[in-house]
Amino acid sequence: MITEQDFIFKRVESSFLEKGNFTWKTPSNIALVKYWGKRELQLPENPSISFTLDACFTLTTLEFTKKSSKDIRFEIYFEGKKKDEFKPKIEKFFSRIQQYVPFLTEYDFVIKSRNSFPHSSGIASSASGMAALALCIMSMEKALNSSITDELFYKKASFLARLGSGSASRSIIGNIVVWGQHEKILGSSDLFGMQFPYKIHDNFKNYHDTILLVDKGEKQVSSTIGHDLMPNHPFAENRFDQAKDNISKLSSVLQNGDLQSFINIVESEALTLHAMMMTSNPYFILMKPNTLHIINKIWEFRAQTNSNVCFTLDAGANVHLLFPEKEKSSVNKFVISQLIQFCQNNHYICDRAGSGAKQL
Ligand code: 2P0
Repeated sequence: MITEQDFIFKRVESSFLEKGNFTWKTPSNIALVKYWGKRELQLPENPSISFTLDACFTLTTLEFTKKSSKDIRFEIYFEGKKKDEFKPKIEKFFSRIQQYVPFLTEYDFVIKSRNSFPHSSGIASSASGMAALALCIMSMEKALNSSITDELFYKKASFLARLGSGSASRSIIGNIVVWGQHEKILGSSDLFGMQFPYKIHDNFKNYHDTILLVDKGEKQVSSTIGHDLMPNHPFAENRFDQAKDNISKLSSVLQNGDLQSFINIVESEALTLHAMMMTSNPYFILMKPNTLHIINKIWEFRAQTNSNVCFTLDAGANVHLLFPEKEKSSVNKFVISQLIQFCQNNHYICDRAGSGAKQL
């Protein structure tokens, strides 16, 4: 079993890295069973499982130059512009990971990042953003110690990314990722995300996720604040047990291809996530009227056709429409004729489950 000790960097005396850069392209992800509630330090109260996405990604270049002082120094540019407002989150990330990648203090860094999805589209970029940074840092580690195995490389990248943002641990590999220890998932751990270890039924190959952008504005309550409301939440323990149970069920469903059960688990998880927000104190609502209009249209469409299209929600108003490859043309017609009217500026993104991060 991999423990935290395995993630502490081992220097190779002869290795030397003066100056250079690494670039990684990392996908966003959408949880099917949701992570909502954590304990120190960025450990999940329940396991979660997600589709790694493909079209929604972050592209990050990390430039580094050796320096003599021993402090953490960096500049951040986002979509070509200097973004000092992103610094506090990254400073916190660097200070949390420093003990595992101590060479960080030996360099000056310039981070250059951009997203494939439009700025302020209401799609969370912390998962793909932190994953990209973690992978760039792991490329430095590999340059300093080439003996690291691929398995440890990707697990440590996920481990580091988790310390930046919990869901970022699921944005390293594809296509289905489990983060959080669960007795039915061999090798699963609270420390990092790993690929779903069992054979996935053909029904879930090339699964589509069309993201309906209901509201592109900044949300009123961040996920970090939402997570922090769970320790005093009256339904927290039941929720964590339910999520563990849903992981067991979904694990079977992903292997046996039962689409009806998939729909039931995934939609229930989405609504439960938002029910947790509505029943915390302070309480809040992130769905918008158009979120509900879309959900009702999906249910109507399913009642009228044999479609297996279903929805999930992230911590926001946008709706993720999930459906099998063989339904892509009928669902696309449904989206255009009945759903885009509920999207801000008719804006939506066609995405699908993807194969994970790539070094460029
Ligand atoms: C998830 N979300 O499983 C859940 C469901 C949003 C809704 O994890 O505080 O950005 O950085 O660990 O990972 C979003 O929360 O929060 C999230 P932090 P994160 O995808």
